[in-house]
Amino acid sequence: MSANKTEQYAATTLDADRLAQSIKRHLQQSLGVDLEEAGPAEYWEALSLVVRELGLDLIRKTRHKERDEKARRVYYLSLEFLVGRLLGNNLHNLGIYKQAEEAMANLGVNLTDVLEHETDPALGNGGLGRLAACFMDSLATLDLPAFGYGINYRFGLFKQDFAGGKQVESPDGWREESCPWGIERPKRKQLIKLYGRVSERAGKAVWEDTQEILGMPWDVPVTGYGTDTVNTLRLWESRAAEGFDLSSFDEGRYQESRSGEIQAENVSQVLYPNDNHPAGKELRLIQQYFFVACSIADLIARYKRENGDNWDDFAEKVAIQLNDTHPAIAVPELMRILMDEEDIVFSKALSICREVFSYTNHTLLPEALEKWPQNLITKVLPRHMQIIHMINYHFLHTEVEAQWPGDNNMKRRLSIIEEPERPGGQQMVRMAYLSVVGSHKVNGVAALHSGLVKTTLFPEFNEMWPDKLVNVTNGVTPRRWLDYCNPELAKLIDDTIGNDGKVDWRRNLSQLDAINAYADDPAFQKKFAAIKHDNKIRFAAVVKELCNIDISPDAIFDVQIKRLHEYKRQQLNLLHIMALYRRLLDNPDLDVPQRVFIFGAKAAPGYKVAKTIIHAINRVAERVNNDRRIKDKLKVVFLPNYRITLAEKIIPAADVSEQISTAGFEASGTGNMKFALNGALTVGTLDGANVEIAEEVGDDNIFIYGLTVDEVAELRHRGYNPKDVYNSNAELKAVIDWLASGDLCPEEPDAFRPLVDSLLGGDYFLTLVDYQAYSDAHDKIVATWKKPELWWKKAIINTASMGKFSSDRSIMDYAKTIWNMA
Ligand code: HBZ
Repeated sequence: MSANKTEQYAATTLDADRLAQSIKRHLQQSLGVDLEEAGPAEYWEALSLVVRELGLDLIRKTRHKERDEKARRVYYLSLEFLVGRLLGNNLHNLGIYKQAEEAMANLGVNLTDVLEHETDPALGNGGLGRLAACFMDSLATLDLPAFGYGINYRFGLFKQDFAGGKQVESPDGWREESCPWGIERPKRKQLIKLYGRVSERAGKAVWEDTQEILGMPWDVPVTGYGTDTVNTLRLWESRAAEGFDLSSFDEGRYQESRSGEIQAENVSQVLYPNDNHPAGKELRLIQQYFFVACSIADLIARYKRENGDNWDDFAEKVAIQLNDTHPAIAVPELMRILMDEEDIVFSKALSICREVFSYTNHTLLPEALEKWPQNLITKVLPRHMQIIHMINYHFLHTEVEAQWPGDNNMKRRLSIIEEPERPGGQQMVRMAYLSVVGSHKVNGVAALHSGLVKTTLFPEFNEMWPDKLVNVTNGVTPRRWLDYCNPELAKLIDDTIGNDGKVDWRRNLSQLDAINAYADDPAFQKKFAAIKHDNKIRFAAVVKELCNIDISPDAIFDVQIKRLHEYKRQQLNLLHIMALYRRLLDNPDLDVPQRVFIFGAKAAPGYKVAKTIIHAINRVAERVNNDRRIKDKLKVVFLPNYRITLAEKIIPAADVSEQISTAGFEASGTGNMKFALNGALTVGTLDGANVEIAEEVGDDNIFIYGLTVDEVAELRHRGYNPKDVYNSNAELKAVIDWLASGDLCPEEPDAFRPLVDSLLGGDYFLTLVDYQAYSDAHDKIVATWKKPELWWKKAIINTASMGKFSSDRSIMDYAKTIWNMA
């Protein structure tokens, strides 16, 4: 890394005049539009083309530099990259935002309006996909040679709307609007095989009678902040291979293929909308193999172009990170190539794999751990199934045997193949075990989570390989999640601690620490509070436009935005809001500040209870927002179609950040970091990265409540009956009864049954147990809000203490402890 890159990097030489010239050129020559007929949408496209040109030029230069330096590259394999809008972010990273603003102004257009015309590529579900995007930003910013590999889905995560308060999904054909970022690279296309059978010829395995799919790469340039490094996000699109299934074509049956198997084009058609719950469908397995096979072939081709055919150096030049187990089939795929195509013996192939691969675990939820039926893998990828058996045999009979000689029970427990519990059941391939066995490092995503990975998820692996399981706490890019989404706060920080090359918090987030000195300063507090107020005014306008609800910027904005999942406990927030409403009805003159509870969340389309929670929140919102008796003291807003672009508007306007998962279930969370960075106070359990956030900000500056991981385990062990809590807490009982009564949804009185049954019939996520502590924590929030100087002091300390949670720090941790690159 160079010390002072800002002086030498290329894009900043573009002044407003030259930019305006380029914009005009693209309007006329690339888009065929006259200046007079161009609106913000056309200006968006033209400016994007200008930036794309810059990006492509810098990608080329980055590639040359890397080729000369012959450094190790990291390949980040992920089924999801939730990148969000790119134009504004790229302008910031390239250091030409101001110039672009001026150029647009000279052309008579407002850059902010122009940026609103970008569709948000929703190529991910939630945290896992967004983390991949933050990591790509940091890899480029840190000048680390990296490729992201994923799928160019035609349809991203579904669009969400509400009808009568219920979630309604519609397809997100994001590419139908023009998308100038992806550049098709036919020269780098790949042909991959599926199905067929394996024969042996001259002692060698031959995979034949296969069907072929073509993978076409689309490259998205990934700019870094203040550097010329531009990395590549290569997203594969599936196409029918030439000559694909000609027999059915001849017979006029070109909708079907030979054996009714999956159509090539369908493979990259749609992102599966499940988070923390695998779909288990053949098409999903094919998606996984498709992008893995294309990517591995692509990176091997690059290695050979740069280093020749010598496999001895492969692991020195290549590091592959598996983002969860979704790309785990990469392990047998690389083994297959090494053994069947490169004539490398099994033991050497396995040791190459283990040097190259590492795996990130993002969940402990048992139902979220991927397992594939052995029969399905045998059908779709027969050679891979054989290789998985070979790996498993070696692992069990050499490695497990050495550690626990003669212990067949242990072999059964650790086997990559899970035997059926009941006769007639299926054998399943445990993708997490395959990933652990095939990797040299396995990491969790926050300290608490990584500890649990060691002690509860993989204790035996940890015993066998004490150095394999490690922690890398997640982070977020401060460029998007502070500089870009909260420009006023970024400016206040610049004005206070400087921005002169020596101080550059955008690249070295720990420098925010200097803000701590101003936490008590009334003048600084005033400015900090005023910025939050401005952000709230802007956000209130968004709420008005999207939901037609009036909210006051003087109210506490209390926000829970994340996927809808019972473990994340939006239902706890809901029960508490219902109780607040009842308290106000009992006493409309209650001396409490105005509060607005804001939600944003999509539920997996097949997840019944999650959808019920959305419906219930919407119905409560409707009731509360239209009740004059409570004098606007309480408002509830559920923003439809929550996505990155909305997050960028909500987070800078939040006062309170809800991070209230059942302890032990949220691996890390990353929204929690974004809120604290923007000066919101967290109410949260000791779960995921909340623990480390609390360590950084100090216990006085966060509202921690509820059962700890150990207490959760103990309670489960003792046995727990939710009815006991329900019967002993009058307020809680009243709101659950109200939910069950049908009053909130008279036309469908049983609408909320699934939620009520889940709470009273087991309460797996311990919502009721934590209710009182949660309500008490909110009382403390209100008490603090009533002392503004105290509130703003805490808020400022939150922003000042987030240095650790930059994704630059996460990436440096990966580079040092996993990739051996720094
Ligand atoms: O990954 C999330 C974790 O829940 C969150 O705690 C963590 O901060 C974040 C980044 O490490 N996990 C997901 O977002 N998981 C998925 O989206 C997912 C998608 C498809 C699946 C399984 C999980 O099949």
